[in-house]
Amino acid sequence: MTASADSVLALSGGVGGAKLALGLADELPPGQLHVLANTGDDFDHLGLHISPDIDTLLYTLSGLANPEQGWGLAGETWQAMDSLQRLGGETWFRLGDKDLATHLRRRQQLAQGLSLSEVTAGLAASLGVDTHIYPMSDDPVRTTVHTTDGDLPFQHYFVREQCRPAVTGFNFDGISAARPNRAVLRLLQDGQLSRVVICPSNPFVSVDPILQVPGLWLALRDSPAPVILVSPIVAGLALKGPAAKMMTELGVPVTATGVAEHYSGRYPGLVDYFVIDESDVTLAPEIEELGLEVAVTKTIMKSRDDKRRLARFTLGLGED
Ligand code: FO1
Repeated sequence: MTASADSVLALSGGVGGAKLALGLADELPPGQLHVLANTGDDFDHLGLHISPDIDTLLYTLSGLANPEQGWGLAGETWQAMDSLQRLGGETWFRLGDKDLATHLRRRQQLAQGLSLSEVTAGLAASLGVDTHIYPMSDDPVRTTVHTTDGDLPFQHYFVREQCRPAVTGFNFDGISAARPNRAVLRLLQDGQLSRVVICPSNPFVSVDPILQVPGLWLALRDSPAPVILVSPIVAGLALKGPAAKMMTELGVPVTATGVAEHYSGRYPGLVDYFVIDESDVTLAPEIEELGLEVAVTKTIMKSRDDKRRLARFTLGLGED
């Protein structure tokens, strides 16, 4: 791993976070973006290790992602799933033919004793991705969603149940024994980073698991690099996924202020700049009352230009 003092660390979940990661990768010189990915969504399925947020980052940054879905590969075919269905196998979680190759490679390398970090670095190199992508930990952490229908492993809640059950809380199984990614700790401790960007990912199931790996959020807070967080809630709606539905069910206001309260309450002193969308500008004073510096810009990323523009904005914060 190489890092210069101008390197940037992004924290990301899946589809929403990967959009800003792509903008950052476009704006930074090759090799200067480092992304720490949530692995709480990972699970073992069909004998394979599924790591959705890492794969979404790999596919997005290599230009291979399916642009409509956000996850999986463009031009995918589904022959293996169709055959599996005929054989009576489980097909609720859909792995395309090309995506299966990624999973076979990961399974084999993990079985050979490589860590998830090493396997991910190898996949990135093979796909021509020069962004450094790291799992938050090489130790297993698995998100359980507490719902009014009982406890569900994350992918059962998200994909099989389509986020229908009402959420009452979360548990990140294995988190207290999980060791933070060593390469990222080194980046933070060696003063290699010019800034840390927390992408507009789901606060509860994408960013919280990363920040709750023991030692991680304090290392982020104590590093000299400013921490910039982009709100995933814009005008009362989630940029992507079930964040707004979860906030309603948890009794958290579905606003950028609700997001700010979440972070300032759980991780005091972590966030230096809280980025909100122009449409939420009237919320700036109440967010500032929480002790956060607010920066306002367009945060909705539809086009590649939108992604680059938001990336440039976050990279400009804190410059004298
Ligand atoms: N999401 C779905 O909604 N349905 C699927 O069948 C599905 C399969 C899938 C396979 C591999 C992969 O890496 C991701 C996949 N996802 C699927 C997306 C993924 O589970 C979620 O988007 C994330 O976990 C949330 O960030």
